[in-house]
Amino acid sequence: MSAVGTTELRARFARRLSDLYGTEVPAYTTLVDECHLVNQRVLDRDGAAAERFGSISRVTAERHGAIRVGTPQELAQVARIFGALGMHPVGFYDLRDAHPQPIPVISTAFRPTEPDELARNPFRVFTSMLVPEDRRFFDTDLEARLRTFLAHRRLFPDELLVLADRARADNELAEADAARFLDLAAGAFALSPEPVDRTWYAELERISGVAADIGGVTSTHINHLTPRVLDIDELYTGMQARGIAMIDEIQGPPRWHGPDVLLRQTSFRALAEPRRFREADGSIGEGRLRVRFGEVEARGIALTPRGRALYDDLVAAVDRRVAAGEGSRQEIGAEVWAAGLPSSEIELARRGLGFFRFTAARPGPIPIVDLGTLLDDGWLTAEPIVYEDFLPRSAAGIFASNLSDAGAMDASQGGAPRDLAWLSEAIGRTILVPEDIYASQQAASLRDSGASLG
Ligand code: OOG
Ligand code: NI
Repeated sequence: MSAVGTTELRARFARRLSDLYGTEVPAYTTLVDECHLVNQRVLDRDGAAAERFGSISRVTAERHGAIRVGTPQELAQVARIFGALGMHPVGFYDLRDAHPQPIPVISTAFRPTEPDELARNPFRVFTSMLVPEDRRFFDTDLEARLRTFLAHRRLFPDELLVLADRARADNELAEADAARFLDLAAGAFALSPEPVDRTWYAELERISGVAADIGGVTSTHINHLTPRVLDIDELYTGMQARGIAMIDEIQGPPRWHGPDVLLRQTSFRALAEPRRFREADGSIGEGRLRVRFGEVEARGIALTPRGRALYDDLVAAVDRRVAAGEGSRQEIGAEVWAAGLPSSEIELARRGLGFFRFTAARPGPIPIVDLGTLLDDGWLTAEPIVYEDFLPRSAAGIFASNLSDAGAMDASQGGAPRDLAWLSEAIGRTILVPEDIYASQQAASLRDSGASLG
């Protein structure tokens, strides 16, 4: 019998989750339909330029998911499942001091890291983990009860984890095992019909809706699944025209005439979904929870640390001027960006602000001069490296826009220190730094082109 390799397994899993989420949250299907329409229009309008940040087949299949777990043990199991799909933990995000609203989680993202794997299917999952030890959110008594609750649940069946380990070791699964793996994996992320303990859920919800969504139930589920669109402004208007209420803003860079950088995202409000509850008297009843939503994103060029620092400065400048009442975020954003960021890709490359893949474009030995001259004189061409990661501020905005309640936090208490090294250690896996991945891809392209920079 034939075998299913890692890449195919990942592509099938992304499709399975997409089908599942479409049955659970019908508005997601509307969002995907609208993305396809917009992408086709952009392709007709811009031709080859529309595929500068990935082929249309990549973009059409492209999704990111978001899930939330409670403990390092659970996150380590998630790493085993995604490891079977060729997805590695990349990046560390601390949402606990996020504005406008702190969220008691730290996060990483599982994704492919090799350019050809990303081109085949870039499926990624933003994965958050609760921090019950953080005193700003949870006192010692609640921490202890949370940890006990989490220690007693099992999110992933052993059979799934065993198949995952085998897939990772062999880089493939036999067809029948692959089918079983996909059933179990998709099942683990489906919304559970298990009743929710009303009192326990409500106690956690007073602190944070996200804490309740994670620690108030005995299972996990997809929080959202995000398709990629080539023109997010057009998508936003199109969704509103279909009568779907979108959040107020598109997060990330403003609409402007220069190159697309990093990531722009927007979402529709979480929908009230029927859920079963166990009441204090033991009876089971119906209720509704607003947790899950639809999100959409547009991706641009990965920025170097220097480019990212400039980006952060521009965001701060926009914040200051919006707070001073100088105009709308979109107007001010476009103005600040026009003044602060180069308006062409080649200038981003020349100033070392963005990451690019360089290719030799002329025969003969390349002179040893600076990168700008090599680009100007046509020795090298530069193709943008797509940003494959997330933005903490947008993530915080996406979390916050979908919480109905501000929650409760005592800022005078100490927060448990957490960073990338801590999380790597806790889950026993190396977590990669996004900028290191982009930098090594850029360096490899320069080496392959035979250029040495003067
Ligand atoms: C994750 C929110 C972050 C993104 O795209 O920035 C996120 C969550 O709500 O669990 O998905
Ligand atoms: Ni998201």
